[in-house]
Amino acid sequence: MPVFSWFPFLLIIIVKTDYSEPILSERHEQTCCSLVSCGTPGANGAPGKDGRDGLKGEKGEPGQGLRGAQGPPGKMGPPGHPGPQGAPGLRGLKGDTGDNPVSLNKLSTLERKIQHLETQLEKINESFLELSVISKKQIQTLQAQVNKNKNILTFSLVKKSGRKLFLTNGVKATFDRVKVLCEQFEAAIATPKNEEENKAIQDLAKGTPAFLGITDKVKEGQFAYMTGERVTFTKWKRNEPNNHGSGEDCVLLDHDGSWNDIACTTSLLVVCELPA
Ligand code: MFU
Ligand code: CA
Repeated sequence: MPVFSWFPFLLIIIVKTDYSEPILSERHEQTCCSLVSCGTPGANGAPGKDGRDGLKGEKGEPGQGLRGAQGPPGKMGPPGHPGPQGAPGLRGLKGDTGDNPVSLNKLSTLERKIQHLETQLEKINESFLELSVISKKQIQTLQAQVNKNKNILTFSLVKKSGRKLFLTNGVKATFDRVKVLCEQFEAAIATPKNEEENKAIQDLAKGTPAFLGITDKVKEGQFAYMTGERVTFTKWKRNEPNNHGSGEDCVLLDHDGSWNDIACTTSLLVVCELPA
């Protein structure tokens, strides 16, 4: 029998099955249309709940905003591999000789040398001490001699006034000769700068007229000290200085302490002065 001849039967079976289902459930009839009769479609239901998160997306492109400040340096990395071996160093100095009879001999030689040097040093020290004692003694002797000489001079030919010592040898000489005699022992010609000093020279001279260290050789009438400085103290006799005769450029201190200008070629008592 051909398949087509069976078709009416099959159709009946399908239709009967479809009719039987609404009888089983009234609720099913309301929501669903059957193949036979179909109403207008119902409104869409409410949206379902959110689904689960999707897979992580790929890394995005770098942003274009301002770059932040540089962060702190990261932790130190692990140490690197050791480098290749360096070139060999320079040869060291020769070491000490080891313990043997030769070095012991050398040691004893050195010890002997040191002992010899120590002995010599001791002798030098002794000599030095002796020398110090001698020079000290010599200084004391010289000092004693100086003091004695000072006393002798003060007793006879020296007159002390203030800060000055006036000395005479009791000899008469021209002005130039007196200058030389005084300079021989680093002294100057007696130059009174006040009454006290003038009196000291007067006393020392004991009435013998003496030369003073004052002249008007540079400029006539302007009496000055040997240093060139103008006189600050004078004790001229009445009517002096008068530059008498062929000229008088030197100064005489008379027995009474008064001054008179006199020829430098005249011979008068030598009186010198020294700082006391
Ligand atoms: C005075 C003095 C001279 C000189 C003469 C003999 O002159 O001023 O210095 O001593 O006597 C008149
Ligand atoms: Ca005169």
